[in-house]
Amino acid sequence: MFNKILIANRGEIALRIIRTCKEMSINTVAVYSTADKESLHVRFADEAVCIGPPSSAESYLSIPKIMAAVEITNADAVHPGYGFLAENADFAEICTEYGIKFIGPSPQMIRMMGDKITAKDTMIKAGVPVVPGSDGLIKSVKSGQDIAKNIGYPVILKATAGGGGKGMRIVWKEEEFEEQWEKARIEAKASFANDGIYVEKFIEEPRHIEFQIIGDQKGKVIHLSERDCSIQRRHQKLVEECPSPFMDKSLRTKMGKAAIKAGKAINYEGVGTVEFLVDKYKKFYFMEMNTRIQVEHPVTEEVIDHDLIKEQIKVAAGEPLIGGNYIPNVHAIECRINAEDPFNDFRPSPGRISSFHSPKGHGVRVDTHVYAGYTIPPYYDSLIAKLICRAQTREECITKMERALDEFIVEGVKTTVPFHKRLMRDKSFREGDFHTGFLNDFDLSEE
Ligand code: MV4
Repeated sequence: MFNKILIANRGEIALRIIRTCKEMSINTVAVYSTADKESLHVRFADEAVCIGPPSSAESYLSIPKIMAAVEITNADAVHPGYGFLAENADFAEICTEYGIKFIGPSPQMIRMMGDKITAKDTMIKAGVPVVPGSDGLIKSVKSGQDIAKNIGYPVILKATAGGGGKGMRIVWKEEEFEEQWEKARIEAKASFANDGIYVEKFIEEPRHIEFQIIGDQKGKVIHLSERDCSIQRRHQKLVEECPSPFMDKSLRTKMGKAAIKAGKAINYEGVGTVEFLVDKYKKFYFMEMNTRIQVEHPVTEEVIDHDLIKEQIKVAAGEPLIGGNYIPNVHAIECRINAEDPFNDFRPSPGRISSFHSPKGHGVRVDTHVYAGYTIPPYYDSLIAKLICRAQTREECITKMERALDEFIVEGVKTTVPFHKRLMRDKSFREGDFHTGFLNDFDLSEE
């Protein structure tokens, strides 16, 4: 097992990782920017190293700064959390070259899954269903149009270096193809320095259902069931739950098998997420694979009653997986509490939290790094807490969430709490009747 893990992250996830390390008797090193010197991850880690000014580029995203902190503290492993360097193949490679275990998959795996065409191609070869589309990059307007005509409009253009919704364009008819193609290329070039574009059939009103998988170094891969992440706004997830209200036994068996196939195809090591789009006929398609621990991992933890960070560290240290796949028999929902104003286009609301009280009670979990008197810096993401409720049924879970949201007191900044209260009361949400476009025509003021 590792002696000392450096956590290359901040906020709630840094704290979350430190907690598990303590329980595993592993020493911890926090890194922090000058904006985070009062943070709890700095206080609770065994050691802390300041790695630079507030700007992420000069601190949490700076590989030289992180490697210097690894070197002076003599850490033998790095946990990247999510975001920042978590899916940076170069960083994973440098760690490996220095003899430091990067807690995650190999650089080659990160690279393969980071290139969306390569990922899709790998899945096709493994027999995992994918959305019909171009075989690789589109080489010209004409060939793109031919492919689009063949698969039928509407189609969607995606950047091979993209993911998470960036650089996507929907094309409804052939006349619009060229214009959208040009726009997609310019956007992709500017965002990813790679203008490679591919085309797919546009799946209308899909659900986003992802499977949590975990693989060990001996080639065993299991799944820990799904999370429904369809409630999102501009590709930012707001609510995640398990099981998906859309799931049934037969669909879970099929999707679970596909998720494991996806993991085995690349000899996956560590925790990962296989994202699928599911259409209204319950046909499902591989979309992307995330090679990191995700924000919404507590939903799975609550349902299967296991610490996923602990499992992640254990497989990274070479321990074999025990047990098989999991079928959920309780319900969990996570609401992301962001310092944003839901009545003002979810505009970020950084600043000092003057008063903070988090909900408690049976089946209520709050993962947070904030406290009364804490100042949310404007430089990073706006997540301030994850409120996770667990109950026997979805109905009871929603009721518990409403109770918990009513207990949540955050003063000094605007939060997404009012949004979640309104959503929990929503008839369609309560009936499980939603898809990824649900929030496009959701009116907060409406009852
Ligand atoms: C799609 C799609 C419809 N058809 N692909 C968005 C994020 C990126 N991972 C892929 N995304 C989508 N790909 C096809 N062929 C619709 C989306 C999509 C979406 C997917 C998941 C969650 C929210 C979404 C919001 C808008 C569009």
